[in-house]
Amino acid sequence: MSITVGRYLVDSLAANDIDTAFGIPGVHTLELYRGLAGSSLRHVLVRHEQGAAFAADGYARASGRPAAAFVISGPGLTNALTAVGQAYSDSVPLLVIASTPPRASLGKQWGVLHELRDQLALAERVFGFARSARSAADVRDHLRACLGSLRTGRPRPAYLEIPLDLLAEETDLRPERFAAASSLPAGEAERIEEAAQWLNGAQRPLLIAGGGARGAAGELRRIAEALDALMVTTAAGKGVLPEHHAANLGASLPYRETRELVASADVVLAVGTELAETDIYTATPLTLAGRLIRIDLDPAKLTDHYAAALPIQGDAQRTLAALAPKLSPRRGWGARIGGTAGVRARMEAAWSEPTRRMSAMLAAIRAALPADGIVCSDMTQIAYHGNYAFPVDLPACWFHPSGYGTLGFALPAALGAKIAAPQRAVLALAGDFGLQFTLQELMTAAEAALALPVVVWNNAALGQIRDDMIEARIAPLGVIARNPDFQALAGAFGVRAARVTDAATLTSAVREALDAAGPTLIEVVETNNHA
Ligand SMILES: Cc1ncc(C[n+]2csc(CCOP(=O)(O)OP(=O)(O)O)c2C)c(N)n1
Ligand SMILES: [Mg+2]
Repeated sequence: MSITVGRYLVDSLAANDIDTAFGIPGVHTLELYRGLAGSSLRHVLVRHEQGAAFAADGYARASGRPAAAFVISGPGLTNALTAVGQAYSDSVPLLVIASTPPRASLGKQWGVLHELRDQLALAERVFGFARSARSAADVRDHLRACLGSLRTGRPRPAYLEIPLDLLAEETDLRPERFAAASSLPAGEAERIEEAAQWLNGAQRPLLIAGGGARGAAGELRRIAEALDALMVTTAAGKGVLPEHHAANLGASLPYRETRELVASADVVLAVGTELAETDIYTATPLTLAGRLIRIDLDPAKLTDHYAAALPIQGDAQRTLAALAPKLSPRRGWGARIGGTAGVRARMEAAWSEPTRRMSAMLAAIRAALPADGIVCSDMTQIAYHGNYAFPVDLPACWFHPSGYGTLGFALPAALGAKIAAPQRAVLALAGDFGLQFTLQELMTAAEAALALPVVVWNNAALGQIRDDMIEARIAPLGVIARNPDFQALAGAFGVRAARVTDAATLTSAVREALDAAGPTLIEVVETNNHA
C-alpha cells in the first residue's frame, strides 16, 4: 500500500528518533500535517517561525537531541533564518523542513504563492547542510544525509525542502531507520602523546574549554587536577568544571586578570572553542605567549587566527580520555597562586554598583534553581554579566545566544528546553526590549502549560546600547524604550505575573513559578540605571 510523501517524511523522522516538531502549518504544508495526524511525532504550534527554530535550538541544547521545525515556503523559511543563524554560530543541531512552491514553477518567477527567487540558495548560505528534494527517493536520500550531518562532525543546523506537489504524491517507499552515524573520532595517537609531553613539561598550564567540550567534563577535571592547571571556559563551556572548583576561573575571558594569566601560561590547551570575538568580548585579541594546543572537531578552527602549534582534530571527550592517563600528577601553578579565589575576588572588587545589583538578582535566581536547572538568556546586560557571574557547576545549564547575538532567543529557546526536559527546572531571562522580539511565544508556553519562569530585566531601555552611546559620547538616541505594562500583558496571555524589586522576592517568585501550572512573567524592575 502506498502512502503520501508527506506521511513518509513524518514517519521517517519518527523512525530516526526525531520526536518533536515545532511549526506553523500553511496551505503549502497541508500534506505534512496530513502525515502528522497518524504519527508519534509531537507537534508544537508556535506563534512565529523564528520561535520554531529557537525552540528546536533550545530543545537540542537541553537534551543533545535534534528536533525539527516545520515551516512553509518563502516567509516561513525567511522568518526562521535568524534563529538558524544563531544555531549555526553556536553549533546546535536542528532540522528545518520547508515546503517549496510546485516543482514546475521553481526558478521561473511566475509569481506563485510564497515564491522566493532561489529558496535553496538562501538556505545554503545560512544552514550547515541544505538539500532540495524532487522525488520521493530524494526525500529518503536527503533526509538520511541531513540526519547524518547532524550526528557527525561539528553540529550545525540542517535543511530539507520539499515541493508541495511532491508532498502530496504517493510513494511505495517504507519509512526506515537509517544506519547509526559512526562515532566521532579521537585525535591521532602521536599528537596526543606530544600534547602529553608538552603538558607534563609545563610550568604554567592553562585549559580553555568551550561548548564543544561539554561532553568531556570528567576528563577535563581529571586533567586540570593532575596538572594543577588553571581552567577558563567560554560562556558555552560554562560548568564543564564546577565553577566552585578551585582551578576554575569561570567564563572570565573578558576580564584583564584572566587575560594576563592566559598570556603568562607556557602551554595553553584549548578544547572545543572557537576563541571567537564573542567568547572574549574585548576589542583586542587574546595574547597567547605560550605554546597552543587545540583540540577541535572542526579542522578549520585549528589553523585560524589562533593557529595551533599542535593541532589535534577530534572529539573532545574521546581525545581527552586518551590524553588524561598520560599526564603525571603534580602540584604547580594553581597551588603557587593559591587557587583562583583570589583572582576572582580581584575581578569582582572592580564591579560597579549596577553590576553588583545584577549579581544580587542572578544569585536570587540561582538560589531558586536546582543544580541542574537551565537558564536560557537573551542579549541583555544581566545576561552578559551572568555569562561570568551566574554560577553553574554542571555543563549545559546556561544557554546564551553567544555567536550570532540575536535578541529574542531566551523565551522560545526556554520553551523548547522545557519540552525536551520537562522534569528539569528551566527559566528564561530576557531584557525588556529583547523579550518583545518573540513575546508571542508566551502563548505557546501557556498553551503547553509549561512551568516556565520568564524573568524580564526591566531597565526601561536598550540599556547596553544606551551605555555604549554614552561611552562613545553619542547623545542617547533610540535607546529609551516605552514599554508595555508587562503585568497587564501577562494577563492578556492568561499567564501569571509578578513584579519584584528585591532579590529575596525574586527567589520566592521563581520558586513559585517553577511549581505553577503554566508560565509566569516575572518583571524585575531596575531603577539603579547606569545613565
Ligand atoms: C536582532 C537584533 N537586533 C538588534 C540588536 C542590537 N542590540 C543588542 S542589545 C540591544 C538592546 C536590548 O535591550 P534590552 O533587551 O532591554 O536589554 P538591556 O541591554 O536593556 O539589558 C540591542 C538593540 C541585536 N543584538 N539583535
Ligand atoms: Mg532593557
